[in-house]
Amino acid sequence: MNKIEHLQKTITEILGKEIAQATNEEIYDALLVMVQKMAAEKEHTESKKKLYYISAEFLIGKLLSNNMINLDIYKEVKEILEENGKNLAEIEEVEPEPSLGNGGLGRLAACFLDSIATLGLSGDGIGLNYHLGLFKQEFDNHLQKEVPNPWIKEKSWLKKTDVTYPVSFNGFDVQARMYDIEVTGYHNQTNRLHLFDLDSVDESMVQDGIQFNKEDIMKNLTLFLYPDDADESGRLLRIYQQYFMVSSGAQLILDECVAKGCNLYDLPDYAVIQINDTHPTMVIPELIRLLVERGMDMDAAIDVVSRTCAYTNHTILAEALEKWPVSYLKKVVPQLVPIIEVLDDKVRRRFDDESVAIIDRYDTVHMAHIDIHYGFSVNGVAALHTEILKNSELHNFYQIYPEKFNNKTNGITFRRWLLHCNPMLADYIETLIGNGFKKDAAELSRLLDYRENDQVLQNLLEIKHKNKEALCAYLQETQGLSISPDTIFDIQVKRLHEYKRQQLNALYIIDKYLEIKKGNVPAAPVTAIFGAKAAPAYTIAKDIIHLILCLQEIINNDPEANKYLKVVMVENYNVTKAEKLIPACDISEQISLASKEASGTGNMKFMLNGAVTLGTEDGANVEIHEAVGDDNIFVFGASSDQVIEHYAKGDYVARTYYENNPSIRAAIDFITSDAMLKVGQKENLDRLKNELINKDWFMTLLDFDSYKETKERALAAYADRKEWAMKMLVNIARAGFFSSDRTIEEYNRDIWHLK
Ligand code: 26Q
Repeated sequence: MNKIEHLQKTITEILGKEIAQATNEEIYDALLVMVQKMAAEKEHTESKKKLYYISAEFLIGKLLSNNMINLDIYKEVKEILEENGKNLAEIEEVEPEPSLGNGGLGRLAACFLDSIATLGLSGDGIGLNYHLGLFKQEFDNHLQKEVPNPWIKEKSWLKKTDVTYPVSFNGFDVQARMYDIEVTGYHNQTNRLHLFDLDSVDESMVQDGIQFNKEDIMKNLTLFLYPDDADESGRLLRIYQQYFMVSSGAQLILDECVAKGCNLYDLPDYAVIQINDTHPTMVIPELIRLLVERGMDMDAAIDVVSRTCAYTNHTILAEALEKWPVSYLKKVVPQLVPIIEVLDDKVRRRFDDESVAIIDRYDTVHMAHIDIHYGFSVNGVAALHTEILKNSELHNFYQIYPEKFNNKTNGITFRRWLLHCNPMLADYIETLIGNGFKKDAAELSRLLDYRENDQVLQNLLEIKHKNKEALCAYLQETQGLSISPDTIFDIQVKRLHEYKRQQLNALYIIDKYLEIKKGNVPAAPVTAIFGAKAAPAYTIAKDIIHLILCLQEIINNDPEANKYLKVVMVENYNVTKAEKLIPACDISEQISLASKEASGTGNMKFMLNGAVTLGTEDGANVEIHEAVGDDNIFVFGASSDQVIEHYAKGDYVARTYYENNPSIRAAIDFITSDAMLKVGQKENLDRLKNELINKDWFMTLLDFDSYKETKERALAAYADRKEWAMKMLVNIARAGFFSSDRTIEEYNRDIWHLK
């Protein structure tokens, strides 16, 4: 029996009927069962030393197609379905997307698991099984509304295991249960994502949007992923969640090591724990506690744990660096407090410098400081970010431990972000340079041989156009929006945050709209596309969404303007939507205030799919710029050094820009114009305008002129189709460095030392 016949037989057997007779739901369930079985049969490499990637977020996205690609059955299954009158894309729609992450950090963790499995390394993920994940975003009256997102169906990728661990909180104990998701590597082994959960969690306690009783820990512990990307609120529950995750994880790690013959003093030879931002930091005191409980003395335990744990920093935003009052920890996990006090005491004995203390004078615990003192590696996620950590944010630590600091520029898995989301482009690349690039992304550079090849350039443009058509159809169907593939698709998709400056893009759109109304019509029509969730408590972020939705309403319905300009705000932006948007993009908006975006990873996904970046010299944009050269990227705005200097001097005054720059003034005034107030809410629009004039902490107006001028150049460059296609080609060809396979090889070479 050949491969196709075998697969067809398996699917039919699981279904218990002919494929042609089954519904899409039935076929999805059957494929899930088959793929799960095939994944479980794959080898799990267990080397002596194993990596544990511990993270509060794993934004894994839908798994069916990705797993089928990795198991090398995608094309065959697609063909079988087609022969039976079924369509794989429609079957994919049946799969709910697990929403176990906020954004970049969670998606990075998912890309890393794919690469770890693909490279055949021994390493598993440890996280939490949030029943409702991150909230689902709905638009209601041009405002974001949050509703629960139940993603766990009767048949899902989660496998309930018999593994349980006791976890003690102040005054009560709970039992953590482990669920597993198989993580398939590309034509290689399978690893696991371990997600801990509590049997007693009760989804029915959620009422009125995403409100629930915050006190009933037995019922609410793993209900939701904390939706605050960088903003703090609702804190005790988050500490309960974090401790639940790290205590279960630490017990699992010790069990696995002991089973392999480790005597616990040798723990660093058996395990390396990568701590993904500060959210899992309590794993350090918890491991120390468990080792002492098993008979080790405190100093030895501290030494062992310090040689096992490594920390990745993902932000320099002060408000996102976790700090917990000792009183909170006493309320939730009193057993860790004496250990944290010992850790602090040791630091204070060695360094007479309050800025590196663990517990500060206000009795607040700085989680990152635990990681840096009691981990053996500290890494940033892009070259510029690591330099800023060393030179400013963590400078005092860098002086103490220069050898701990290292950079690991982020990456993305090309399986999901090219092979899966853009099969047309992937197949075409294969006809040009063979299929080696699928395992070795650096081979993409061979595309440069075709730089002057008119036929190749033409084909790239055609593929892009087809992807734009597909996106148009999708937006028409899902949101009733009518846009044209013959316009320039200018896309900004990412979490909504002031530092990412969606408001700068919106001000540009207003400026353009006002120009059109004055009769200065643009040469080429543009569709400005946004997608973003705002943290529910982040008022200004939600006001920015309101602004964009009002602009969508006004501009798209203005017959004078909508020939030249349209605005789209995609509802509930998530991994699945990213997979549809990114292949269709012409201009990739990466416009953060320089120094604030640690890396960005969307920038890499767009580049790989042939979009040209319009961005500031921030995060990994700097490395993208170096890779593609000045001619293939549009860079603007103040440098990170200039921005850091403005903060140091406190000399940025938004109001001067508003008062002295007529374009800025007109755009900002438009926010509360009659036209806007007709469709929008006065309270939100007033607040946003006021914020931009009187505060603007992330210096939107500083870069307005430079953004406008550079964006005009980018839009004009698009007109020369051949030149533009060359830029696309260079971007794709130079994307190889941004494969997460490269990133993971570096982590392994410098930090993990597996195999
Ligand atoms: C902190 C305290 C309390 C509650 C929540 C949080 C919290 C939650 C999520 C803080 C931060 C996050 C997420 C951060 C994040 O996604 N950072 C992004 O990480 C990417 C991967 O390294 C980078 O590419 C992005 O630049 C960075 O913004």
